[in-house]
Amino acid sequence: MGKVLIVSGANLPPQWVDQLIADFGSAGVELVQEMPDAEVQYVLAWQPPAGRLRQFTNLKAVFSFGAGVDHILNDPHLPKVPIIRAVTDDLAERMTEYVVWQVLHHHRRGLDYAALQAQSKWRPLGAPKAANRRVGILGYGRLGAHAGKALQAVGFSVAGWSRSEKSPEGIQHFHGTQSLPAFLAETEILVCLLPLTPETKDILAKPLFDQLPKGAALVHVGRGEQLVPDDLLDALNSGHLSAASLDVVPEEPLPATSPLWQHPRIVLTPHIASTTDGKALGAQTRSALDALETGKPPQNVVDVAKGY
Ligand code: NDP
Ligand code: OXD
Repeated sequence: MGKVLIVSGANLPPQWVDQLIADFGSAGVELVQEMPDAEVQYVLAWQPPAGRLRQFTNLKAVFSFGAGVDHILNDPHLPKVPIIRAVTDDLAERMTEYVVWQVLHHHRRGLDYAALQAQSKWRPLGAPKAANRRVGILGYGRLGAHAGKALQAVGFSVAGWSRSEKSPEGIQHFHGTQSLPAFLAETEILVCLLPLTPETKDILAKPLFDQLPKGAALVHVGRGEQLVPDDLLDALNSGHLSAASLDVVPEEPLPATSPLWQHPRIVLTPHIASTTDGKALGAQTRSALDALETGKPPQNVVDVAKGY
């Protein structure tokens, strides 16, 4: 079984890397931090520096450390080898926890009660029950569908939006740009779980916000570059949107000077909605390596033309 070289443009904490190497090892995958370029056949990539991957002349496949692959596809010199993204139950379960947490927070007016508590005010506020609240998921893929089913189980009325047609049970599904207005018109809590592509960049902006009903809330867990922060601030300040949870923002870490930090209607988390578990990714990588080394097609190969 070939070794897998870690290639990252970000500074990874040494203890964290040691744990990842141990987790991959327990799945039967030898993960290494150094080896001669000419011997590299497999890479585990996280924000690889542009041009670095093409230096591996014997490369057979690239494994993405994340579910999103924008951090790899933005390399203009990308070698033509399969790119395999992270797709594990663990990643979906963690994402679902986050989405359900934030959707319930806005559904049950968590920010309003926090403000009342800060003023020592005992004031019951109304809220519809979940069945009468529509949650719309932009990007009804692996993670979106997992979160959608959990929200449905809580009792919410759930809708999804994708590129292609789908018929999830008990969930209204929309597809394509022509159906976006109808999807948005009914959505009271919007969850963004889209991959970052040229089509989805800046999608969370005024034209989209304007199509949501007044008082709608946003839970953004896709990619930061899908959001136009000034348009969000305008929509919150005008009262058109009631609240937003942002796990991802265009510049990460978010600069201390950003007005997003102090906004009373924003919940901020530092890109932790779901984090890749070393053991789960190790097991997925092992299956993919088994397939690659026996000439079978690996699963979860990215469609580079579509961009995700
Ligand atoms: P998938 O590829 O399984 O799902 C993507 C979904 O988006 C699909 O339903 C796809 O449609 C839809 N989509 C893509 N482009 C468009 C478009 N132009 N118009 C309409 N629908 C579109 O990805 P995952 O669910 O695994 O992951 C989604 C994203 O979540 C990742 O790319 C990443 O950016 C983000 N993420 C964030 C994390 C965090 O901690 N904040 C953690 C993990 C992931 P179709 O099904 O028709 O192809
Ligand atoms: C991912 C992420 O794409 O953590 O997996 O953002």
